[in-house]
Amino acid sequence: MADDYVWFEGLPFPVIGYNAEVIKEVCTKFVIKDEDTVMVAYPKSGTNWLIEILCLVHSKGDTKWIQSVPIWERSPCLETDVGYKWLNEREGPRLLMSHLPIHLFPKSLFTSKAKVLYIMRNPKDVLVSGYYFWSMTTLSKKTESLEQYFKWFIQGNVPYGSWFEHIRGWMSMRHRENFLLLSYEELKKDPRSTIEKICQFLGKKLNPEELDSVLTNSSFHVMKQNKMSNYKMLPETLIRNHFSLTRKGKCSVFPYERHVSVAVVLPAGTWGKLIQCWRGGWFWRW
Ligand code: PPS
Repeated sequence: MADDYVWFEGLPFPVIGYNAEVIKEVCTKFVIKDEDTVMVAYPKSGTNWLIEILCLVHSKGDTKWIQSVPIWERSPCLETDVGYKWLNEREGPRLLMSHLPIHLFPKSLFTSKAKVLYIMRNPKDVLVSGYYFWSMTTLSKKTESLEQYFKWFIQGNVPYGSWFEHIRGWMSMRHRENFLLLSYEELKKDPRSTIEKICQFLGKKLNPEELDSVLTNSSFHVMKQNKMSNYKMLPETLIRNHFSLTRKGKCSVFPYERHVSVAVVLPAGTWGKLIQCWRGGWFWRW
C-alpha cells in the first residue's frame, strides 16, 4: 500500500514526479504573488482545458505559445518536483496550476490578490476519466476494474484524496473577489460566454477575432491534435497503454447554471451520496 502512492499528511499523491519533502516545502514556504494567476481543480475536472484557454487569452488568441511549449511548462503544477522548481525560477507574473486541497495550499494565497480560478466537474465524469487516466499511466496504483476504482474514489483512496473534501474545501473561497468558480459543464454548454466571463475576471479585453481564436484553438478537437497539449509527449515510462489526455471530453449530465452536487454539503465518505449524484444528476443550486 505504502508503495502505491507518495503520502503527505495522510493524502495520496502519484508516485512519479512527487516527493513528500517537496510537497511539504510547497505547503509551508511557497509564496504566491499578487500578480500570479492560479488554476485549481481536483484531477480530471478540465484543468488542462482551462490552462489552454488562459494561455490563449494571455496571448490574445495567438497560437504560437500553445503550439511551441508543452502545457505543463506553460502552467507548471505547483506541487510536482519540476513544477515547484520552475515556478521558483520564474520571474514576473506566473501562470500556475495545482490539484492541492485547500488545507494544504500555501497560506500566502489567502492574503494575496492573485486571481484564482477553480474548475469543478460532476463526480461521475471525474471518476470515469480518472479511472482511464490512472489505468493508462504508471503514475499511480493500477486498478483492476471500474468497480474497484469506484470504491477507492468514494474512500478518497485515489491521487489527491477525496473529491468531496476537495470541492467542499475550495467552495469556502467562492465569495471572494479574486476567486472565480467555473464548471466543466458550463464551459462545455456555452464556451463563448464562459470565456468572456474569464476575460472579464482577468481584466483582459479581447476583440471578436481574438475571442474566436481562443474558442477555436481551445476546442476539444484542436487540443486533441496539439501535441503540446494532448500529453502525447509524455515519456514512454509514464504510459501503460495507448494514451491521450483528450479522451472523450464529454458531459454525461448537464447542470443548472450554478451548481454543486448535494454530495458536497453532506458529510463525505458513504456510497449513498455518490449514488445520489449518479442517479439524480448534478443537481444542487445556490
Ligand atoms: S488532469 O490530468 O487531472 O490535469 O486532467 P484534466 O485536464 O483536469 O481533465 C482531463 C479531462 O478533460 C478533458 N478535456 C477536455 N474536454 C473538453 N474540451 C477540451 N478542450 C478538453 N481538454 C481536455 C479530457 O478529455 C479529460 O476528460 P475525459 O472525460 O477523460 O475525456
